[in-house]
Amino acid sequence: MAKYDETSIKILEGLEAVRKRPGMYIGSTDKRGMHHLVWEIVDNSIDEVINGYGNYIKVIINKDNSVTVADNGRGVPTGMHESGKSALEVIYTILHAGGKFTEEGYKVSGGLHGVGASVVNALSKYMQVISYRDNQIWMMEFADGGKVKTPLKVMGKSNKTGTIVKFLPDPEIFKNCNFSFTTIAERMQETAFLQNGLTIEVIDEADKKAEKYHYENGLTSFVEYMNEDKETLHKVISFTNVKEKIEVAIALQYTNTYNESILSFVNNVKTVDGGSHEIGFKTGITKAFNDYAKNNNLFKAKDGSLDGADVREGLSAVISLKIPEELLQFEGQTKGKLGTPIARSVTESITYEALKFYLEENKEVALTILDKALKSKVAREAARKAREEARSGKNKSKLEKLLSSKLAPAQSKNSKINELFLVEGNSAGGSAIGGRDRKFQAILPLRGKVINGEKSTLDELLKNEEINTIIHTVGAGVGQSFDATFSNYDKIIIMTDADVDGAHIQVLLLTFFYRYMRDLIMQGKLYIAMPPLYKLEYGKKRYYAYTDEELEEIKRNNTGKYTIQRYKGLGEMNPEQLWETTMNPDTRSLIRVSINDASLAEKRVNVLMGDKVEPRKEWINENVEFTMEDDYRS
Ligand code: 1YM
Repeated sequence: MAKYDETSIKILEGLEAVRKRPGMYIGSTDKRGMHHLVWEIVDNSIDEVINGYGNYIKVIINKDNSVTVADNGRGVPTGMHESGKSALEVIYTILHAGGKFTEEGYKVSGGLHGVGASVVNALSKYMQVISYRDNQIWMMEFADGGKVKTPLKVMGKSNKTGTIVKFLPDPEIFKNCNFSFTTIAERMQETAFLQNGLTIEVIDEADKKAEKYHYENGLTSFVEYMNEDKETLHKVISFTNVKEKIEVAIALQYTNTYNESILSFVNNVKTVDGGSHEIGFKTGITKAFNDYAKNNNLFKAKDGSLDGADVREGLSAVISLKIPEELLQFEGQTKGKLGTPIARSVTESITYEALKFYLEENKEVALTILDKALKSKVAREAARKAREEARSGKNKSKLEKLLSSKLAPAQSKNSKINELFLVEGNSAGGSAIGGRDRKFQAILPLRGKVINGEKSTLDELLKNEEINTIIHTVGAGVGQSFDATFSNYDKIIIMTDADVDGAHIQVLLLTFFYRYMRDLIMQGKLYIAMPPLYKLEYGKKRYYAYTDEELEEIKRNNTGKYTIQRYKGLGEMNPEQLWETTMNPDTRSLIRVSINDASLAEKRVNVLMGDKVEPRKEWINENVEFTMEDDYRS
């Protein structure tokens, strides 16, 4: 048993603070928060690789839900620290320790919070650190949130170097959570894409699954992976350059789709909200294509020039910058946006120069891409005209006829409070119309099959009656001309049966919104209604259960006889029940649809809605929550 002096009490107080408010350090104590522990430890290994030490990282999900991370870097320092403790103990027990030991270099901020290994220790039931360093094998163990279990000791001799960390998340803090192989593997693959030559292995001991990632031209492979299921117009274009101490690496490729997908990273951390480097990149490509078109007389006089949006149609790109610490500036609430002003001009000029050179050398590719951009320009102008006409009232009678036959509008015209329910089927639509608060809730029953937005062109989509009705009811355009600020509704709520057909309709609608009204999702205006699965009646007391867990909880908390009804569809509820359980803002649960990770969402929409049937079936049966994170109780 270790003795506790004054400093160790201070340390425990620090770690105790983490245990009291885990959310402040790792965001949340759900699945996402628990995975954050892995990112924190792995980030230390990645830092080591970025700084030039080691080329191999292994992540193992053990059978007991502990995780082991190993690397072949220099090994965590073990020497005496001025505090009288070993450096290893300091790193794993003092909040925010870490930087003090480091020399110059690119330092990853370590994901969202960057709080380091001591936070992981604080939230672990058990933690073991092994450091191969100075021809020795060092080992230290902690238990119950960072209390020393075994003081640092030498276990043996070795000429290897590296670090192995094993930790078991404390089940008192992370309730009913399991590590997900897919989540960890996807993130590790992304890391491997960004670090040429690095090998990362991910192993799931329980399910006997393993993946190994290694790329020599990572960014090129990354873009190939993004476009794997799409038809591409040319080979991946990639370039790197350094200016003003900023290293820029970019890979890009055009597809024959309508979609734009740009991912950016700074020092291997994803910049989800873009920032100066993305702006520079966009300006650079727009300028390069416009200059090329002008110099080769490809514009007819009246064409003028291409907009950025024209040039980005069908573009998949990955931008990766390495910026020295002193120039790093992140912005925004989640620090997902690069601020560094000089990154803009550096990225712009590197992009412009490389692309200008490439286009001159590859005339055929240049003409193919420009042809597509010019078509996009024509289509966008046509769509804008159509939107203006719709708003100004031309063609109104025809449109109104179509809408009035379907939409049950709200009385209020206030788009800041109005809600639109997209309801599966006519009978549920009837209940919804009967049960709603007509002041602010509009109902649009969907009768026919919704068309698959992933397999159709915009033209085909516009001919589909259900889609057409949705577009006109929302009233904010579609595709590149879509502007969520014009939306007639503050919330658009998808309400379907809780069965496979319902899930299918959800996916089709989500695909459509993701592809053609994405800003609606970005603005947090798209929701999924949660109808109850069961009704239980204990005498006069009535309960609704929205999940099987809730059902069990209700049964636990009540005694006596009860009747139970399992709802198979919305149509089984009468209007009052539907209002009470699913539509009333005071009592309902809504899932807010979000795109947490654009690259994965993109990939999944592609896999799920593209041509391959099997993965789609499997997935729909499992869940429909891939872009939904927040259980938003409004
Ligand atoms: C499985 C987790 O933590 N590896 C790791 C961590 C460090 C070092 C090497 C390291 C860094 C430095 C010098 C340095 C850490 N060092 C520190 C601290 N893998 C894992 N591998 N020598 C070794 O940055 O100068 C924190 S982590 F604090 F010493 F810098």
